[in-house]
Amino acid sequence: MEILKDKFAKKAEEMRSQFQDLKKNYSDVKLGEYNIGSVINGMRGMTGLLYDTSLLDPEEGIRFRGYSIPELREKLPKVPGGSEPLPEGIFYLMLMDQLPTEDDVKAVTAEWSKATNIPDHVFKTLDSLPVTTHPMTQFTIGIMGMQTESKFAKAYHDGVNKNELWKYMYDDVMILISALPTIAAYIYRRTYKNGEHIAPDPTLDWAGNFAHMLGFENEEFKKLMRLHLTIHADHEGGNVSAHTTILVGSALSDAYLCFAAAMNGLAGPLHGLANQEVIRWIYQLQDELGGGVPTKEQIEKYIHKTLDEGRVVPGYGHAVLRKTDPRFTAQHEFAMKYMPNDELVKIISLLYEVVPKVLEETGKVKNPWPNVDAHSGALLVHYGLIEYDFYTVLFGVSRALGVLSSLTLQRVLGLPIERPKSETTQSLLQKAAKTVAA
Ligand code: AMX
Repeated sequence: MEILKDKFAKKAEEMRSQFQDLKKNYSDVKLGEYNIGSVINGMRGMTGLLYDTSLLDPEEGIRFRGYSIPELREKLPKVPGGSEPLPEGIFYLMLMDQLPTEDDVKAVTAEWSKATNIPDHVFKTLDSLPVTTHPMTQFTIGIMGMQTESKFAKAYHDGVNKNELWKYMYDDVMILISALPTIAAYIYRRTYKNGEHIAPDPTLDWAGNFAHMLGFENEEFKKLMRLHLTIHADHEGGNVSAHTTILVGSALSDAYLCFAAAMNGLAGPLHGLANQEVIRWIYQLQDELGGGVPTKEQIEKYIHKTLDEGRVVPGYGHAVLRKTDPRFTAQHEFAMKYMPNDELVKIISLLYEVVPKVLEETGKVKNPWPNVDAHSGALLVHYGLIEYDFYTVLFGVSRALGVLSSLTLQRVLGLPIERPKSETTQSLLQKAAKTVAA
């Protein structure tokens, strides 16, 4: 007897061909202000969200409350004698719409260094997982474990007036952000360092302490952590992790539920997981060639092979950006300052020369330029953080700053539950037929 999967395989072919017909022939058919193409292509270019903490310009890149990354590297407070901004500062800026003073940032550091409220069951739950569990899976499980502590969920349960709920969201957000480096470091040490954990150092800043708990005392690595955790913090509202946060939050789910959901999106290879994929992809190239720095010709051949296999070149392309990502540039500047002769950095530079040309030649890639993920792994490898499966967790710790400040603001504004209208393939084909006949 035909099993359902075989039956469905036939049906799936029919459905796909109907969808391709819609996409190829009717994408330009107007549906109000937008067209069928916008509906079936991931809502690209459709404005449908209010999100205050940052705004992305396709040509220029991200601005956080109006400030570009170079401006923030200059203006945000730093540790004494430091050269990179403290992530506490970008959080303050996004939440308050105001640049922080040194004292403002110190106050945030002091609040986040009190990461004492992680219940024991979070660590026990993590310890019950095989160490082979992907670090991002462990991360979302750790975050979900913290949900027992939600003040917001309790306040809602207790009937707190909806206008007051933002205060509880704020409390959850601050507790969660303060806990994330400890949870992330715990995952790193149990997965890669035989469970030899390192106690936090409350005298350090949020990023410095994170580096310390991961087991990295090199001051340059701490600088890198401050830069990394600042530049990955936010990328306006429509990316998968930000949108997921505010979509789930619109149902009045608490910060733990929202952020765990967001991290499941970040764990996708087209989004945050691309940072691990870049290093994996480069290592595969090196393996094929027997190591060392490949030539431009070898790189070009390898990119073609990747494309011919129906895979993407990780770290390149973007749904909104149309130029080199300023987050790539900031990391490249860091590399040129501290490790200009690093082998992986040299390969990243060569890729930057070769990949855009090859992607442009495909005629379909809208942005052939590198994104943030093209560079981050090379910097981490340089300092000995070589376990690339862990890289998206670092991205996630940083992303908390933007999406969770936006989640707090969502409750301040009392935004309603999200409920966009959807259509079916059939209903769109019918609308297209009517428009064409008219
Ligand atoms: N390599 C190969 N093909 C690519 C490509 C890349 N780097 N970027 C885009 N394309 C392809 C798409 O897959 C699509 O092919 P299809 O028509 O056969 O489906 C076509 O080019 C058009 O895509 P697009 O409009 O240019 O991009 P998009 O908005 O659909 O996707 C993104 C954006 C980032 C998912 C895509 O560029 C990509 O897959 N990049 C590689 C993965 C990556 O680096 N992701 C990280 C992004 C940043 C982040 O979120 N952290």
